[in-house]
Amino acid sequence: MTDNWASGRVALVTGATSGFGEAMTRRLLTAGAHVIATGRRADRLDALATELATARLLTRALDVRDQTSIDAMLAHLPAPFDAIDILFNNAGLALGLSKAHEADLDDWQTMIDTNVSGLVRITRAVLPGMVTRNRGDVINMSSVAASYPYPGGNVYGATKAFVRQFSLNLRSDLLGTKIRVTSIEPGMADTEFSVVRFNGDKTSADKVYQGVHAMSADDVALVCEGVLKLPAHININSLELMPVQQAFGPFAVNRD
Ligand code: NDP
Ligand code: 8X3
Repeated sequence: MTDNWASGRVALVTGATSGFGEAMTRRLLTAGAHVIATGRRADRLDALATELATARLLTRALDVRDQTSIDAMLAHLPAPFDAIDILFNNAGLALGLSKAHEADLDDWQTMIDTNVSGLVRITRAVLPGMVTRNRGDVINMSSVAASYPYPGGNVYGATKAFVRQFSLNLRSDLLGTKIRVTSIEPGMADTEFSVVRFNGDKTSADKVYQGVHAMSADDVALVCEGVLKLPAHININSLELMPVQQAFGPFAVNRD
């Protein structure tokens, strides 16, 4: 039997062309939601629309770094897509693993513009409607990198720490409304994440997941769906998840 828990709900998914966003789009549609699936790659969105062939899916090419495009997209949504009540704030990326003194400043700026500014822009644009309707769920995609530093994680981890703290602060501002906010903090998940991080080098990306039963995009979407399906009076503030084959190391010590 299909669990139609999201029937009558409208979701905006950023980064729906791949990984978690695409998996979440599929889960939301299966659960009966209307979904606005966004991302920069219009060909991927077209392929998704053709494959899923449902009037409950609307696709829009969108770069979350572009405020004008965000405003234009939101201003021209047809009903019922214009009453967004699930925001899956997921678009993001890591670029490189260089040490801070060797990293590419443009890569740093792109991560900040996407993971921080993009997420903030979308949130600021969508929240007023949620507050007016006194209804909504915001799922912000953070990372274990928000809490655990690692070599080369420098700006990427810092952007995800921002996402986590921003999420918790949203909870403070939204107290008194029925809007829920969750920071999702996954570890290793086998998506296009590492291909992007290594600038298209699939061999290096594959090595990250070699010999590890990493999480899949759908594993993470399953957890996010579980958060959304909880009774309306429960808010998961932050949720960290990892594959069983990933854990923590000791502090690094540089000995003389
Ligand atoms: P993918 O690379 O598979 O997906 C990333 C998505 O983000 C793509 O759909 C991409 O779409 C979109 N995106 C990137 N830049 C922009 C932009 N400027 N505007 C709009 N969309 C953009 O990776 P994941 O699914 O793994 O990553 C999703 C999120 O999860 C990211 O925020 C990532 O940091 C985070 N995360 C990933 C983990 C992992 O191990 N995989 C673990 C923890 C967190 P397009 O290129 O078409 O624009
Ligand atoms: C992605 C997980 O550990 O590569 O956010 O930073 S990690």
